[in-house]
Amino acid sequence: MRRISLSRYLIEEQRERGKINADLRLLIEVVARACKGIAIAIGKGAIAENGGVLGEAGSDNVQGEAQKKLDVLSNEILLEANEWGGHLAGMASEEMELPHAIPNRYPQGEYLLLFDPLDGSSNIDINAPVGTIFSVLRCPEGADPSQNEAFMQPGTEQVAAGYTVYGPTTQLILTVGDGVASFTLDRECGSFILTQENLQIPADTKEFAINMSNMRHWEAPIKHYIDDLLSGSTGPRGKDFNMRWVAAMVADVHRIMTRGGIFLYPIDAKTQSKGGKLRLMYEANPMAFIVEQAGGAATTGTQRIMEIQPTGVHQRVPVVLGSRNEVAVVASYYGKS
Ligand code: AFP
Repeated sequence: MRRISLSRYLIEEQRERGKINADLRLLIEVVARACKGIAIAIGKGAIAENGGVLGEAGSDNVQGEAQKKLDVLSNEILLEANEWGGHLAGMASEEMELPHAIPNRYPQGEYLLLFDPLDGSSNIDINAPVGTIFSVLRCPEGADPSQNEAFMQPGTEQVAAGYTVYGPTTQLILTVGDGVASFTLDRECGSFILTQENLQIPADTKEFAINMSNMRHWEAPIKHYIDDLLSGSTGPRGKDFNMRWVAAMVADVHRIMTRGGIFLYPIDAKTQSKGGKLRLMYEANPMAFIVEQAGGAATTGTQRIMEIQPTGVHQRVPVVLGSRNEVAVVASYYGKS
């Protein structure tokens, strides 16, 4: 079997398909290298130096959530790896209140990198899947990358997006706007190897993912939709649905990328004042880009996620994404098809 490494795939995207330039290629390679570092740190768990990487960091992030040691470490790994290559103007992360402009001692590049360094951190201590999500934008001409304004671009402006899922294998899923490719980390040679190209999400599904414990807080359209799914083959949908919830968006989306499904984190009475639970810029937008590139759809229920004009780097949004016909069904419960 011909083994195509991530580096070779990216060179071909640059040379043969003209989809990326050398700087974007370097950026993606550096992010992938950082993800390898994160995978190694996760793999060490309680036997890592200095007391292990499990447990609380003893600090809160900008959203007031307790940070795990691995949240902080993964953030540092991504920052350090991407600072000096000359491909970036700035970075924004779930774990940092303000954007991080590339220090003056390094060359400035044309791109902005946004990331959730460790998604699903409540899974760390139970040895369940976690992930890294990233999104790449261009830094607008003359914009100051230390300020939020430089990052305030809708998801349609993304030039690349991806996630790494740290599960039984470590997989990197990537789009540069030319379909979606999947790479598996070969732990022996330390390279990401292309294992699937042109991923496609089946248009229909019988599987949904939602945190059912929030049911009493949901808005009416979501409550009606889930009620109809639960009534199974004798209900209005005329089929039985299965449910899965990993509590790490990366893992739930990865299942959908693999066999279809629908993922919902709707706005509810608990998250109303914040605008939802999931973050637009480094969770919803990159996942929406990947899902759309695989033939799926992503909406808030009433608006295509990638068309939202952001107002803040840490802005939250309701998220409904996955198999496109099922996403359309949810939208119809909101009165929009
Ligand atoms: P973190 O990014 O703080 O680890 O949160 C994970 C997450 O935002 C997303 O990955 C999950 O889908 C969701 O939270 C799980 O939320 P519940 O706590 O409602 O299960």
